[in-house]
Amino acid sequence: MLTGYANAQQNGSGSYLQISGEVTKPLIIHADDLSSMKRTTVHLRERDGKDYAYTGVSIQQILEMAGVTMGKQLRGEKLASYVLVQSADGYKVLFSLAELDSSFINRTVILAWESEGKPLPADKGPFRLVVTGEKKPTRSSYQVTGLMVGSLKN
Ligand SMILES: Nc1nc2c(c(=O)[nH]1)N[C@H]1C(S)=C(S)[C@@H](COP(=O)(O)O)O[C@H]1N2
Ligand SMILES: [Mo]
Repeated sequence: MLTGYANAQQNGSGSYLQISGEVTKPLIIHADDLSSMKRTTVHLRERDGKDYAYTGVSIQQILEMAGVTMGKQLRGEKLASYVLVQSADGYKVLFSLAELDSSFINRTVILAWESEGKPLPADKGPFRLVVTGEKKPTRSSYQVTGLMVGSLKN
């Protein structure tokens, strides 16, 4: 179930992803919610030099569910918007919103829960951001817990 912040506490244990900051609909997304969304598989070259398949949903879809402006409306001052991806170990990586939008970029950044047909191991999952097209997997954060949307004013 998609829940707002208020309900999240009552929801008991289980991992979830929090979409916060400058969004019109702050969300808590559970693994179940992702299973009904459109899936994408991408291949990420890991540090061992081999490519691994990762399956998940686009970050764009998740942001759109939270009411974040993307696509044709992403222009003007909205181009100063960013997404901070937060992980359980405190690791943080930053993207401009446009970098996560398929009308700007020829790649799909996904939130993956599966690799090579298996759920991610506990130390990487349950959710990993998978960012292809970069020279190293540094921004492919594992144990993702939150997407925080913000914007720079000057
Ligand atoms: N949460 C989290 N994700 C992370 C990191 C991290 O320290 N914490 N390290 C990054 C780096 S620097 C790399 S190279 C890749 C792969 O790291 P690994 O090969 O050590 O698993 O994960 C990235 N994702
Ligand atoms: Mo790294």
